[in-house]
Amino acid sequence: MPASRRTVMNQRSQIGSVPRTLVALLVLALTLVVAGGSSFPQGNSLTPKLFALTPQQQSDLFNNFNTGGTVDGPRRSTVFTLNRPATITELVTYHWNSGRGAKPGTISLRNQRGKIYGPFAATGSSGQGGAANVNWIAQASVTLPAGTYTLLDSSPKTWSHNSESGFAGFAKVRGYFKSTRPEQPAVPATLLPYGSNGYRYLIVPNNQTLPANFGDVGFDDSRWNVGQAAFSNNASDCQKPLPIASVWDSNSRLLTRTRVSIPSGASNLTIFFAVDNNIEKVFFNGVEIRATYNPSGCPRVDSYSILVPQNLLKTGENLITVQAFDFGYYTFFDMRVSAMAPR
Ligand SMILES: [Ca+2]
Repeated sequence: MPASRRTVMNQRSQIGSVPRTLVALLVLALTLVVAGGSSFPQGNSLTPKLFALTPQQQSDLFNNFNTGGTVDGPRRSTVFTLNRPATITELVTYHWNSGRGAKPGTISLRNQRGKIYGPFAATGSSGQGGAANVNWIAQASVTLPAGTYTLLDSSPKTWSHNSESGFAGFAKVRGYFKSTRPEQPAVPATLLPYGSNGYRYLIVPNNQTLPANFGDVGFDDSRWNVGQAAFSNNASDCQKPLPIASVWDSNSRLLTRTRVSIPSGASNLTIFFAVDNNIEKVFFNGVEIRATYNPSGCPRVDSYSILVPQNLLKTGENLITVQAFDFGYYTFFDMRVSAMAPR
């Protein structure tokens, strides 16, 4: 180990033996450090609260911020590499500019073939000492393939950098990798329980004609009855599978039109029935889907179900139209709707 290094390490105990020239050098060095601390403000203004509003799943995919003093006008490009496809949600750059900040402009990304993503408009956020517009924050929504990208800032003259950033402009690239984004697990959800209220319904004796196109979405059901399931004449010795709320006469058809709200991302939407005598037709959003169910014996909960084709589902209000048929004695109708939906 060189003698001078050892001397510095032991300066407290051996200060009396240190040559005057070395003491003078140490004083000079300390003076420069102190002076540097004031003339090159620290780039440590990125407090955690700055990102308090960002979604939980995003993280820094690239971040060369550091707490060293900064100067403006990067000498090197800010370059980062994505090993996997990623969705970019936020871009941040730092413009200390001697505490003056800079009027927020735009931040863009450029791939290796020169394709530009953006520009994304930035908003300003204050930093150290309340300096306005030193942090530029741009919201983005772009999915990038794996590759190397250059971050472009519309005001390079005020963009901060230092040796610790490799003389590249301070930047944060936030988002999430496609393969690691936690998928929302789908769970069974009841969209319409048995015993629901708000059915539009019409009872048509078997010797009468049904209204034309009653399964269509645009059919006017405003003059139909409004009632609650289950529908029954309560005529049987059967154990009632569900509470009876509305009357359905024997030897007639029960037509029901029911609006069901479907959440985004729902799948495997299934309609379950309890019925006497049978289900003749089911329309989903005006499209007739498989039905014709002829049970025997007493009506039972979930004794029949129909899986609705996925392409008929839409987020928001959907219409289910059912044609149930009774040919004597006991009547019963109720249904429920379930789906797999994001939690
Ligand atoms: Ca019957």
